[in-house]
Amino acid sequence: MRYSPIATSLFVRNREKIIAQLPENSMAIICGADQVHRNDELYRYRQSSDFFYLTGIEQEDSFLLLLPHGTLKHTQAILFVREPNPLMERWEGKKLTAAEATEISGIHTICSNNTFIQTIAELLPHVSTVFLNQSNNRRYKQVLTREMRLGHILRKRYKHIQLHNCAPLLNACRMIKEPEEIALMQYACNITEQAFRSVLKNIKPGMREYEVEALLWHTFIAEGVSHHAFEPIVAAGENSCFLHYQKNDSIITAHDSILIDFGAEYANYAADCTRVIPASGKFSKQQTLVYNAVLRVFYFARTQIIAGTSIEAYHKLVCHAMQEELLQLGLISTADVQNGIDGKPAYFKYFMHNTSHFIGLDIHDVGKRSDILQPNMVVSCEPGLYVPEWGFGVRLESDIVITETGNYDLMQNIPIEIEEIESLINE
Ligand SMILES: [Mn+2]
Repeated sequence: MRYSPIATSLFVRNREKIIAQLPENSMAIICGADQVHRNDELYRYRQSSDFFYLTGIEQEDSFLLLLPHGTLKHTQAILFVREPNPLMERWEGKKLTAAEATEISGIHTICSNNTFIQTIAELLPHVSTVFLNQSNNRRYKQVLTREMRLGHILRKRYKHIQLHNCAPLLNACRMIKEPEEIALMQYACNITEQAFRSVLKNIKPGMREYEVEALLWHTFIAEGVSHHAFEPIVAAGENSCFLHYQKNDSIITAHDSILIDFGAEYANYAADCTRVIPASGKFSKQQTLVYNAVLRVFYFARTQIIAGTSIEAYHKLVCHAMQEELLQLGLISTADVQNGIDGKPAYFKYFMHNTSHFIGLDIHDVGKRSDILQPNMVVSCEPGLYVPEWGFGVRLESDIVITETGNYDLMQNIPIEIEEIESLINE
């Protein structure tokens, strides 16, 4: 693996949290992610976040069974992994031995994945409820996951079984980060900072957006990052008004501001950062006005991210702050505020997304906007203004950890003030 080993105790604790909630005579089944085809090749494998959370195992074709106290003597977790053989390894490289799987996961019962279905069949007569993990954190539901396919089989063959979704249990646990998880997220943010500083050092008008993307890649890979946490956005000029712009193929001109929304994924934990920089090393007057308006709202929004509130609740306050800034900028009028624009609140014309989402193993991590924030949850803070008629947008984003007494910013070292950004570009 490309990262320092994670303490096994994290995964033991994570499993304990789920096992403690399983009723008697039940069993939870968690499947690793499917491999995904790219023509006759495979896309680079990324373990399912839930599976990683419970095992630390990144190897494909792995399965986990969790059993509450007493269902099987001593054993509360059984991990199924591919059985290594010399021919398979000749092609694919070394696979985990049982001892290695135990060392990573802390699970002592390791079986060949060839025995997975048979083991379930042997256990099912003794259980009445099966928790099958059907994550609801997926945007496209047309493709059946392993769990969905398994669910069809179980429903057909085992009529006595009550099937429950394990995802609500997992989501509630994953939302509250353990100290080890926050440390990994801080590390992902630090690599993200390094990548941003490399962009500040090397940015020049005339470059293509993908050359900036290449700078991000270079730092990430050199620092042991396997993936971007999401497809990076490098959007110069009016491209920055497209919220999920990913083409990254335009030429950057001297008068462009460039919106960069990117983040490293380290040890499967995500960072999510947005900064805006001037290609020439100096923002125009208009860019400065909008930038500082968004920055004020960013600082305000950050103070609102505290235990006891919800993303939904403070977003309303952020929208109000943004409305005030838009009035100051002259982009909306008091009449617009009263009447709305196109059936929406006036601010929505320029600020049409949410202030925050949860972050963790997934970039848009589990958790709902209405969930009450608690210490050790991590959320983004990302207000933005998009002004196509002025030819640019500004979004500023950091990752915020909620504490007992307030919060702190995992990206506090990533330059955000105009003076610092300009002086670093001009160094
Ligand atoms: Mn974000």
